Amino acid sequence: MIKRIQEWLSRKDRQVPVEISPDNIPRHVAIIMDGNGRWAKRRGLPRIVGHQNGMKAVKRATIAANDLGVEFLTMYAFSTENWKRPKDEVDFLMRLPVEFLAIELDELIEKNVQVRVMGDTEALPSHTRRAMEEAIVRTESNTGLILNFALNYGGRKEIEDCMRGLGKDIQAGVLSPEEITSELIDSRLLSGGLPDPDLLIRTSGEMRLSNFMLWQIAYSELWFTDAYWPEFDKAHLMQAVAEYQRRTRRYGGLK
Ligand code: V07
Repeated sequence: MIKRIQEWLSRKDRQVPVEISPDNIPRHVAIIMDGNGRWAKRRGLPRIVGHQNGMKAVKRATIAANDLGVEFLTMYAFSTENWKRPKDEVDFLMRLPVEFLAIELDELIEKNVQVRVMGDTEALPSHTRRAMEEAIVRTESNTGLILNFALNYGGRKEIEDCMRGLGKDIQAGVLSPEEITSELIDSRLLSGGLPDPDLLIRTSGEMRLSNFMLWQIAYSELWFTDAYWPEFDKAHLMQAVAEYQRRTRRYGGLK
C-alpha cells in the first residue's frame, strides 16, 4: 500500500506546470546524483542497471539545463569514498566514461556542450582516463554549457591539497600568509575558474552534502527531491529552478 502511494506521489502527471523567469536562471547548478542503486533494487534489477540509467539521466539533465540557459553544470559522478564499494561495481562505474563517450557524447557535441572533469584523475584506471580525456579534447572548443564531472572527487581532500600547496609556497618564500584570501583559495581549488554553484540539487531523499564542494557551496540554495537519479528529468530541474527563483526574488532591484 505504502509503495502504491509512493508511486502515485512520484507520478509525472502530478507535477504542476512551473513558471520560470528568463532573468534569474542559476548560472551554476551542482547535482549529487543519488539513488541509482535504490532505483534498480525497487525494480528487482542489478545495481549496475541503475548506474547505466543514471548515465542516461546525465544526458537528459544536461540538455534540460542547456535549454534553460544554465552555464555550468557540475555532476558528482564518483567520490573518493566510492572506492569502498564492491570491486565489480567500481569496475563497472569506471567503464561509464567510456560508454558515455561512445553513446552520449555526439548529441552533447551537437548542443555545443564542453566537458570538464575535476578530481584526482591520476588515480583512475587508464581506460577511464583515456575516455575522459577524449571527451575533454573533443569538446574543448565548444562554447555552450560547461558539463563538469566530479570524478574521484572529495571536498575535504580538495581543501587539504589546496592547503598543502599554500604551505609549500609559504615555505618556499613565494607566498606570505597575509596573501591568503578567499579569492586565492578559490583559484587554487579544483573548481578554479568556475563561479560557485548557485543551486545544489540532491536526489533520492537524502539531505546531506556527502563531502561535495564544501568550500564552494557556502551560499548555494539547496534543493532536495525524493526522485531517484535515473528518474530525473526536465520537470524536476524546472521545479528546482522555480524554487530557486522564489527564494532569491528581490523587490526594488535589491539583489
Ligand atoms: C557515472 C552515471 C551517473 C550517475 C552517478 C554514478 C554513475 C557519466 C560519467 C562521466 C564521467 C567523466 C566523463 C564522462 C562521463 C560517469 C562515473 C559514473 C564514474 F569524462 N556518468 N558517470 N562517470 N555514473
